[in-house]
Amino acid sequence: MKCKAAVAWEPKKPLEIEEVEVEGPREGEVLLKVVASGVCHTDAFTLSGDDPEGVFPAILGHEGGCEVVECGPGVKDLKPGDHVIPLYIPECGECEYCNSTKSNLCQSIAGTVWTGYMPDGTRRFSKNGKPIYHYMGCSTFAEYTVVPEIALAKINKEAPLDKVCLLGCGVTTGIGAVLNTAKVEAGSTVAVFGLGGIGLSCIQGAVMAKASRIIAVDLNPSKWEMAKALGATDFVNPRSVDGKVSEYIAEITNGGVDYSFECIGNVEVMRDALECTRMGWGVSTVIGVAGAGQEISTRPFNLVVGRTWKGSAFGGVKGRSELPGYVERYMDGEIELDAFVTHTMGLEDINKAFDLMHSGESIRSVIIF
Ligand code: NAD
Ligand code: AHE
Ligand code: ZN
Ligand code: ZN
Repeated sequence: MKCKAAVAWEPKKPLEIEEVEVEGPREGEVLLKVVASGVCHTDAFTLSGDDPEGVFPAILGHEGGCEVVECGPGVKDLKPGDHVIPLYIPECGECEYCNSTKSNLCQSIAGTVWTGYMPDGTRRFSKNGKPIYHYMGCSTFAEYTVVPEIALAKINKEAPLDKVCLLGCGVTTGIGAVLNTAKVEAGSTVAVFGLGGIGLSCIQGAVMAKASRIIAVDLNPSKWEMAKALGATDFVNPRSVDGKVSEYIAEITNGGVDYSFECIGNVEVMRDALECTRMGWGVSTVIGVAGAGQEISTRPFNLVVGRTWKGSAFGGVKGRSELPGYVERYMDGEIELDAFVTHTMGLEDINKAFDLMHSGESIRSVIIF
């Protein structure tokens, strides 16, 4: 079939709206109509050319709310009409990661998901015979996409897809990093660096965990309003601090926070985030994604004295078994999504979503198909 898609032909160039060819689903695959898709900073990261795994031309997008159109042979648990959220980390239920409670990083199709192919090593998108790469196994910046069943979370059909699409990445990542990866305890002090969709979701998670103090850090003061509304207690603008932000945070917390989260993708800030935690038991979780060739560093002594550096992908959430529960928690009013959707637009205006992200005006833009 033919459909419209936003194609990233090459890095650093605006996406181009094209009519592309989408092949039907093969064994174990599902054809989806994309109803809505959020735009995450990781899409911009890959488009910037800094992603060592970035391949072009590609159809980006990985925060989708979709409806099942057609199931390929061997698809077991889905049927046309079902509502699903595509997962960039699948859940096969069989690999050693799926069989462990310690990680959500199912490896069953990782070799193809992160290189732009379907699990059988082929692609479903093309334009005039030229194949187009998939992105994170999702490619939700298209009217139709094809995703393996093991990378689809079936969700409540009552849930609005133009909101719960944000659970396909940003909001789940932030909440999950706090609750699953760091396991913040009640009464803890928390610092969150970067107040985009991810950092604000860490604040939601910290409130759920009953943190006693939540310090929100961003260069953009306009982000404070929403951080405060979600439950942050303090705001720090690094530009207003004399000296190191880590020392300032350690000073106002009498020795450092119990937990910190880096939600930017800046390796210097990752260092600040580690060093602002309390010696003895401070835990800093890296969520931000940094460009090719970048590395983190700190004095080893900062770890010797009992700090821990961790990382989190998709909030440690196992998508097929746990994401439907996140959708229910949104429906029950326990998870905020509506306020995160600051802008909506049609696919033809998708480049505006990237401009709004870069200018700091949006939290999340959602593309409505
Ligand atoms: P965003 O662009 O919406 O938000 C980033 C925020 O960081 C902005 O508010 C910006 O003002 C702030 N910022 C930038 N530089 C800063 C600095 N030096 N000090 C303080 N604040 C600064 O991005 P997002 O969509 O929330 O994504 C955040 C990061 O998380 C990105 O790197 C993204 O790729 C990554 N991410 C990772 C995962 C994962 O599973 N690990 C999932 C989603 C996103
Ligand atoms: N391609 C990058 C890494 C990108 C990355 O870390 N992706 C996160 C999700 S970001 C969602 O917005 C992830 O879950 N990665 C798990 C994995 O197995 O890659 C690079 O640096 O190479
Ligand atoms: Zn994302
Ligand atoms: Zn698995």
